[in-house]
Amino acid sequence: MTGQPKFELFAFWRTSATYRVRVALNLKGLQADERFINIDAGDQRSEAYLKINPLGGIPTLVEAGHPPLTQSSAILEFLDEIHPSPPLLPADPHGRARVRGIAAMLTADTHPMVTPRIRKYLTTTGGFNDAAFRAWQQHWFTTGLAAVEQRLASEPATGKFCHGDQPTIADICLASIIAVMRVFKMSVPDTPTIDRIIATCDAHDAFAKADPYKQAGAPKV
Ligand SMILES: N[C@@H](CCC(=O)N[C@@H](CS)C(=O)NCC(=O)O)C(=O)O
Repeated sequence: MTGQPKFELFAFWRTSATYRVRVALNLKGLQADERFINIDAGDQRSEAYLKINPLGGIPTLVEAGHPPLTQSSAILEFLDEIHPSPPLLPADPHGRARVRGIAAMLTADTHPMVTPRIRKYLTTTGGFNDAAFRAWQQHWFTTGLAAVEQRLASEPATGKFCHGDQPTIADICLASIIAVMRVFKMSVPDTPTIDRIIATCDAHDAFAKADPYKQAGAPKV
């Protein structure tokens, strides 16, 4: 594609936050060369990676000639600003706040509880065994998704997607949580609105192409 910025995406096959950026790139028709950071091997804590992402989180998006961009939510909004079509946020302020609010319920209040660094701390310092950590994950996934379900099921702005009939940042963030739960073979019951929206996302190419098991480095299933 001519005129497209040259992006590198520091990524790992199964990470929820990387999934978000992959979906946004797909929706926008943008490409990025992926650089594999193996979380299972601890590559995110390497000196070289910490120089571009001091918290050791995946992903990082690097555009040639610019400083690295971290935090998937900031990257989604950046991509939306440099490439506004199709929009990832509604046009009206109330709609934008709703979409950002639903997204933050997942990315700010749910996902951070279950990241590998939390697992490492709880299982090495916090006295958790694997079963206790799995119960912890289930608890936080359930807390987050039950609250999102309550909003989606009750608010009139919900459509085929979380907000109306086009995918927004809220859908990207919702699908990113479900994608990682699928990897860990976990589910949350009694979320019919989320299940319906995820079925719509699954049928959308931009989401389907971002499936963790379709990424470089993923195990064969
Ligand atoms: N808030 C960050 C989260 C980044 C993050 O924690 N990513 C996870 C994978 S989904 C990670 O790299 N974890 C490494 C670790 O916890 O050590 C974002 O949205 O980009």
